[in-house]
This record gives sequence, C-alpha cells and structure tokens, in this order.
Amino acid sequence: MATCPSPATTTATARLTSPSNGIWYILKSSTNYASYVTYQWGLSSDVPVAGDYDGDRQSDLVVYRPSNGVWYILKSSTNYATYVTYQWGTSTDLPIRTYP
Ligand SMILES: [Ca+2]
Repeated sequence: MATCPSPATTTATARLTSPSNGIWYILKSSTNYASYVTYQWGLSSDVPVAGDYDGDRQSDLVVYRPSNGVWYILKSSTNYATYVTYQWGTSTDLPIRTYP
C-alpha cells in the first residue's frame, strides 16, 4: 500500500490509497483516529491528487487519469456520494498536488 499525502493528513483525517485496487482508507479524526472508512475510487493507473476541490475545507477523493486527461472528483460536500469530472490534460501531463 502506497501513501498518498493530502491536506487532510494534518487537519482532519489521515488518508492512504492503494494504487493496486483504487481503495482509499480514511482514518477519521471524528473518532479520535479509532476507526476508518474505505472508498473505492479510481483505477490502478490513476494518479491520486487529494485536495479540496469543492470548497468545503475537507479533502475530496480525486484521481487524475493520464489515459484520457480526466480528473474524477468525489466530493466531500456530498459525503462522497456524488462526483464531477473535468477533462483537463493529456496523457503526458502530470498533476501537481497543492496544499493549503
Ligand atoms: Ca472538499
């Protein structure tokens, strides 16, 4: 399992993602880091790029898919129930992680 640093690591939650199966593991600060949740989000070839894309000050689950240049954003503001996509990039582009 590879780590995926995100802004949430130092604020509300700790997150890991497993590139082999696209599962995100989120250690919840609301339980004093005693429990975690998992989400299936992304493919093994995707690049995880967690960040707050919907402006609610919580990290969203985001992957960039180099094969089609599409960003897949699973929104924290919907309790990770809905997502949006944006085509922004090409197969040779690399996403840049940003930190608040
Ligand atoms: Ca968010």
